[in-house]
Amino acid sequence: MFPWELINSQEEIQSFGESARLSAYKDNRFNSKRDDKKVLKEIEFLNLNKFKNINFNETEYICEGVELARRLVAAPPNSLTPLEMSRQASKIAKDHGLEIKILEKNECEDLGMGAYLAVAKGSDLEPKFIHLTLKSKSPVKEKIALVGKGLTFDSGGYNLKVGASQIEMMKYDMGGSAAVLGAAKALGAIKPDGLEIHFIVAACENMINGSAVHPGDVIKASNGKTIEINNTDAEGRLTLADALTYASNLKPDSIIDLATLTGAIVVALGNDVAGFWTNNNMMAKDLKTASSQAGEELWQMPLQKSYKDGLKSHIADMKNTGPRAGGSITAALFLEEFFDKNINWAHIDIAGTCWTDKNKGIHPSGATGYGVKTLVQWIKNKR
Ligand code: TOD
Ligand code: ZN
Ligand code: ZN
Repeated sequence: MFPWELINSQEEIQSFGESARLSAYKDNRFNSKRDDKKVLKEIEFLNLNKFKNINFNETEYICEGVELARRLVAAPPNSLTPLEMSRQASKIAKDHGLEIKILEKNECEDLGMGAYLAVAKGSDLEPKFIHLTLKSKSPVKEKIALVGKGLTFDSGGYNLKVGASQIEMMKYDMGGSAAVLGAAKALGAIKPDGLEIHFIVAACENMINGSAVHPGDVIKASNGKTIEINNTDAEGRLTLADALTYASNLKPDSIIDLATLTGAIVVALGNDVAGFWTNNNMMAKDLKTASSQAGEELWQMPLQKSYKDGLKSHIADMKNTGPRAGGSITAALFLEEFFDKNINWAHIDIAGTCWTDKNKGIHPSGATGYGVKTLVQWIKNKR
């Protein structure tokens, strides 16, 4: 029996509904139970007289966003390819009236996206650069860009993932883009007023073939900066370099990027807490508020300027990989090179939180859908 007297607000009862639904989530798409009926059909609340006119519509939209993110992350890499991700984005656009642009490889070449395309080169699958736009009916007060790392598989490239690196789990390396597309679905349904929101994913695979990038190659990103690729497994930041440059060119007020970027964040914070970095104190405060309302744990990490030295290259403007120590911090410092300094920016490293092997109640073991709720809440708090 749940102690109902502890529930004192609409938000609390909505969170309760959200938790009930999300903890009952099951994914039988890839086994022979695939035709089974849904396990949870209806949640009935009794004795809610003290709350008049509770609306569960938004709760439902948010759950659908989280569930989409979970499905995208859990889908194996032969199913969720860059092309399939672009199709999923098109479906969101069609269902909720967003604008969509899918840039093909040649269009990315024309934009000079040498960092993103260097990663995609070693795969037989075409990269797909996805850009969804949610417009506002009323005049735009604020422009926002949400950017997600979208590696549908990360083999490591020639710096192949060996030993205990869990190469067989690397379908989850698109967890950031799953959160961004999940948020696009939820926000497409919620339609927040006065905001123009861009959802950006540079989707591709990090694979090995005869044309794959070599460790040691020097490439040029779309903002003109050159990068020595000293480790092909630090590919996420390369795709984000061009995605962030693209986002920056849209002149948004703020950018949030989410990425399963580093093992170092897992060492630092474990699997229950994501790390974030920001160049703006207000953004730090707002993100902490949103994540605590959403029930997704988030901890601020430092943009330690002295660690920038770790990215110095003898041949190019920078290397893509710094020393092992502070690895998630140098990753954030690398990203900071690819957008206009006047834009408020936050980077969330979800390498630890996007997947769980434990059954944690609200998220059954597997993909968690981490990030969707915080992003949506952060945007809802702007109303
Ligand atoms: C790294 C910069 C990126 C890579 C990350 C990835 C690591 C893994 C697990 C601790 C390593 O040992 O090489 C680390 C540290 C736990 N690897 C990473 O962090 C090469 O997993 O591939 N990102 O795209
Ligand atoms: Zn990698
Ligand atoms: Zn990766």
